[in-house]
Amino acid sequence: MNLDETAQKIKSMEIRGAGRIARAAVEALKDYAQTIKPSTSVEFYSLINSAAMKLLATRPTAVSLPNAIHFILTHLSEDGTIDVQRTHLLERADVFLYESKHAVERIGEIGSKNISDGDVILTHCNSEAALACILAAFNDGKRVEVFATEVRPRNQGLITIKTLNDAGITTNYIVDSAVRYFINDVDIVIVGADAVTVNGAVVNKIGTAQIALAAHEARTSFIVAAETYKFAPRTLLGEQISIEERESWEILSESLLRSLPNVRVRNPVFDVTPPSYIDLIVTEKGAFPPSLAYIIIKEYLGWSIDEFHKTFQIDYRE
Ligand code: RI2
Repeated sequence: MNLDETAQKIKSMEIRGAGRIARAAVEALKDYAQTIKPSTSVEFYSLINSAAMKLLATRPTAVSLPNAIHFILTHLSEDGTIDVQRTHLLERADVFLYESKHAVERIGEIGSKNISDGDVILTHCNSEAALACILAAFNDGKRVEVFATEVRPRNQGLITIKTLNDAGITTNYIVDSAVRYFINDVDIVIVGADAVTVNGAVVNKIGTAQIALAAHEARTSFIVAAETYKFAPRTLLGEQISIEERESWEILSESLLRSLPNVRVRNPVFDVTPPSYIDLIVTEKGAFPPSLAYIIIKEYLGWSIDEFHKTFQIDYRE
């Protein structure tokens, strides 16, 4: 798949899920770097930079995308031959792809330890990382039952219930608004993340924050499963995570909307769950309380404030 196709598929959500988006972008940059035939290293650098911008412009919220691009392009410079630059990029891309897949497995191993035999688990949307925890617990022989939400308007819950069904896990499929009705039947909520800010707040699929509120009121554990590259270094500088708002047709048909001239549709795709509602964030480096988000950004992503001035310059807001 070429760069434009990948960008289009991420935009249209044919490729979706924060981890998958990051890996698809890295694969696309890797292929692109092998396809282009620049005549100078300055041209190589500039073409790669533009390609990175194109990928970054697809979806604004999942921080895994800029973090992955930063990871493979960091230390790339206009100095050095084209071959040196290309080799550097390809090596970094392979490291990211390898580590990303292993991170999800490791999260499954660590997260499953928080699940007990007989637990009823609620999950929202379709998160590879959250599902890894549930599947690992089940494969360890724990009897678990899941409540999976529908996830209006794009119905990612259908992907989740297919995975759970295929694994042989008893699953209850519910509409998003039924969460509070069932929350007292649930032992533990496990969701993924599109971004984690420096104060430990979690940006995830719309509806996550109200599930966290219901869990908090019911004293139900609320766990987030997120690779370290979902943590957002730029929040250290006070940058906000921008919340994607998608088109109205995802919720209401264009003809119906046209017949309702006083109605407008709002379609934010993500919301922010405050750290006070989160018990644990399970990463591939271990399980942390949200208050340790800064440590993860600094120790594991290797970013400190000085870092922003040294690294490859990408305007993540484009
Ligand atoms: P993994 C998804 O976003 C969901 O919000 C999900 O919780 C999150 O990415 C993380 O998914 P979308 O692309 O990386 O469906 O854990 O909007 O798979």
